[in-house]
Amino acid sequence: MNANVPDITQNNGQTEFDRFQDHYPTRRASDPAVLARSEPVAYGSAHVGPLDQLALNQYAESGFIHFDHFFNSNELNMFLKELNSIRTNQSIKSQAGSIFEPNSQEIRSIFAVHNKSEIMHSLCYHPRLVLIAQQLLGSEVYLHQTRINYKAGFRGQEFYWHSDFETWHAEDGMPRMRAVSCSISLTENTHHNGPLMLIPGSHLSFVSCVGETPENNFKSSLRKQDVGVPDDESLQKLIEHRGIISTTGPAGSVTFFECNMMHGSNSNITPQPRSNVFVVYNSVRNRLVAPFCGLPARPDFVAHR
Ligand code: 6CS
Ligand code: FE
Repeated sequence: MNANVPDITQNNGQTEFDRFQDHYPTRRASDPAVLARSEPVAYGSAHVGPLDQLALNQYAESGFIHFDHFFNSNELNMFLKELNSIRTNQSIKSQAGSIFEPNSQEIRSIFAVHNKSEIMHSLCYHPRLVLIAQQLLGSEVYLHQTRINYKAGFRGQEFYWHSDFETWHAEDGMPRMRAVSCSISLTENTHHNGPLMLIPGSHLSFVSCVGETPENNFKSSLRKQDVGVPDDESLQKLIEHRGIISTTGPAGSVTFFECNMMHGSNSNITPQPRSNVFVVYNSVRNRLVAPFCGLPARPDFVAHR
């Protein structure tokens, strides 16, 4: 078969051909645009997983689900100890997946954390997390991206507003919105130490961004994102319409949020670090294709293929 002609095999209502089409163009036009989402949000049903219909409906509408006490204190202590030992490990710090703050040598993120230790592997593949992800995505799932987001006390820097899907679509070739991110708080997230902020319902609109992707963009974007950033007017409209919520909660809380959710977080000028593990589950029906920005695929540590 000609390798350039995609296989037209039915795949849950979508053809293989659909997967290669750019349903969410971004970073191409000279003006920003807001496109309506054209696929489901909650793919699974209530009788096939831990979430009831009410929770699924809430997720479909708002784009997130939050649990205050997902892990008990024994699990939590084990994961936090592990996070700190990985974060301070000199050999891990010198690897490509370790990302530093824009203006200092403080760790900002460590990617592919599920490969760094058995304990982190067990966290990312935790059966209760996986069951929820499978139910939300209505299929088997795999790990698209995992990382530690360590927001140091005093000088931990912000993450500006963005949709992860916008980047994963453009730079990794994620065809459709059928992935879910899970933010696991291993320290308390308060209103003060730079918690994850979400615009509920923003997952229903795709903000197409302006600005071409430079080669090897990830080398700078993981420290500070400049491309794939929504324009002020689209953001303002979204926030006026839908508001902002901060996902605060005790250590051990977990927030699942839809891959196209507009989100960000402020810097942390408190003495208390904010240590989160971030796990992205993608549907096996949404496997990556060639990046839609036309550049080579990013390394495996940032987007598992
Ligand atoms: O480029 C990425 O894949 C990462 N960067 C941002 C700003 N958010 C999503 C993702 O973890
Ligand atoms: Fe993000």
